[in-house]
Amino acid sequence: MSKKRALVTGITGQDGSYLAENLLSKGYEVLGMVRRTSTINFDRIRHFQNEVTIVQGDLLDQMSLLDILREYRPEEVYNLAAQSFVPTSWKQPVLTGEFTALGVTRVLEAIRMVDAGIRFYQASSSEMFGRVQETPQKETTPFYPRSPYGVAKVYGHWITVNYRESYELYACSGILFNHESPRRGLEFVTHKVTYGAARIKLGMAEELRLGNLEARRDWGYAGDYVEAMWLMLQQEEPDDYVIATGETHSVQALCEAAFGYLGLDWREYVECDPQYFRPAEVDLLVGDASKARDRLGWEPSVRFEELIQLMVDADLKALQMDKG
Ligand code: NAP
Ligand code: G4F
Repeated sequence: MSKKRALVTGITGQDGSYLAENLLSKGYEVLGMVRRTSTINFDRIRHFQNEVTIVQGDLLDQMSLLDILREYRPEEVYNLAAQSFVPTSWKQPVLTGEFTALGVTRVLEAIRMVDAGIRFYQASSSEMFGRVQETPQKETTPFYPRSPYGVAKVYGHWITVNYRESYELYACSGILFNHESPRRGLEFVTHKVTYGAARIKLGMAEELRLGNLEARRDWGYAGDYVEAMWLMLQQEEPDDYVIATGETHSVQALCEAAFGYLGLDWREYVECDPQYFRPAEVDLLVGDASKARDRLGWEPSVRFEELIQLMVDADLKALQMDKG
């Protein structure tokens, strides 16, 4: 039997790298879409780069998406590419809209034109809940986005639903709460804290400057969350699912966990810096993933403390290797 073929946009990102590994382990042929950059940024995929087919394309370029689908004919498309950093979305709101909102329509249009039988996954976000209208948040909770990024993701979510209803595409929107790993970008708060604490422990830094310590998030492990993406595309009917741990912790609790694991008192090192506060904040996120548990059989395997510890351990190891 021939292998199933999947296209992953955003393969060079955190989730793209875990999803590609996951699909390879299931016997898929994986196509990874990358955009042209002057320096190759394959750090997260180097260890399996030879097992995937790299294809050039950009969410800004409709023809490139059409060409990829026409040439490779994947059965599944996972659209993970986006401008994904919330603060940047205030600095570059139009570009964020182009990538994160309209980019979704471009992928859907390419699917509709080349092969309406392709199954589609859209990387939607708990940022869409923003100023939350109920707690915990689930699939039916109304959206109230609080950043240009959140607004763009609401568009991506509804255009996915709309193409499902208009053209009967098998299109799913995964509403994923924050998920982290040692491959998380260093600008996101979990990795900023674990890396910063590890540097302080090794005598490479003296302080860590952060923004709002009171914000609360539902943080899970990226490796668990990519399995949920795949499960969504294996059902009889397409649908939308919240993916979350159901636990919420503050940024301060994150500091306590990371510094505490290293035997340090976070209060001696963390400084609040106004530059990291946002024009509008999402104060509290906590998800109810019971639909995913009941219909997909999905459950998170890594909890908050363990997640932070595995990130601290990975940072310590990498920094010690750099030191030589
Ligand atoms: P990430 O690490 O920032 O990766 C984003 C990926 O998108 C990178 O591979 C990037 O390529 C690519 N990309 C950006 N603009 C592109 C364009 N115009 N054309 C083609 N590729 C482009 O993000 P992530 O954490 O893996 O998240 C994956 C997806 O899930 C994103 O859509 C994000 O918004 C969404 N999401 C993430 C979370 C989370 O907690 N991680 C939660 C909910 C939803 P380069 O390497 O070239 O920059
Ligand atoms: O780690 P963050 O930057 O993640 P945020 O904004 O929640 O967005 C992430 O999760 C979304 C899912 O809900 C994704 F859709 C999105 O793509 C991204 O992956 O910030 C988390 C919280 C915020 O409340 C922020 O104000 O941490 C607070 N924070 C406090 N100090 C900080 C800092 N965030 C960052 N990045 N840097 C700080 O120094």
